[in-house]
Amino acid sequence: MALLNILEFPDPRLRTVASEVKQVDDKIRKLVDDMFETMYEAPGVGLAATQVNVHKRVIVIDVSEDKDQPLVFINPRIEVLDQDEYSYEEGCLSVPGFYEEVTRPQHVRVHALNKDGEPFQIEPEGLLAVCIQHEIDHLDGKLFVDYISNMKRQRIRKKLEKQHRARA
Ligand code: QAP
Ligand code: CO
Repeated sequence: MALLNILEFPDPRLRTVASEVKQVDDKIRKLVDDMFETMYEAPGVGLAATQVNVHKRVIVIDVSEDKDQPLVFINPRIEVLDQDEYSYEEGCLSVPGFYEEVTRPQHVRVHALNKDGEPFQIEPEGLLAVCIQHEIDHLDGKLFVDYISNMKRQRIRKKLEKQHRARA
């Protein structure tokens, strides 16, 4: 296993639209293992391949208390079931230290492939529903800061750029 480097906002590579996985093979399963190791170490509850600069439609999530319920979603697709909305104060490993309220559909069905390439569906609730939608956004080059005001987003960008300059 290996720890992967996590890209941070406003890195333009986070805007890449990821490609469909054509074949769920050992190379994809190795990516999944490395993504779990990276997410648990962070620590985080969700990570999209885009965030580790791999532009394939792969997501790992574990929102469980004991970090013992790893979930893998390959080529995930969201079906919105009704118009109910749900607000949550979201964070992101690619936007460290910043949290903002985001409103999204509350009831969704998710279609995806598991790590053996088999199709499955779930109807997630609560934090899991939020997290899956947040991670699918990454695969489409979107970040939670795209849902907040330009002023707030600019302020976050300036603070992170300053940290990145201090680190370089
Ligand atoms: C996405 O986020 C998500 O700022 C996953 O300093 C979205 O794992 C989770 C993290 C909506 C819940 C609701 C963030 C770690 C982790 C930070 C994460 C930080 C350290 C974020
Ligand atoms: Co994120």
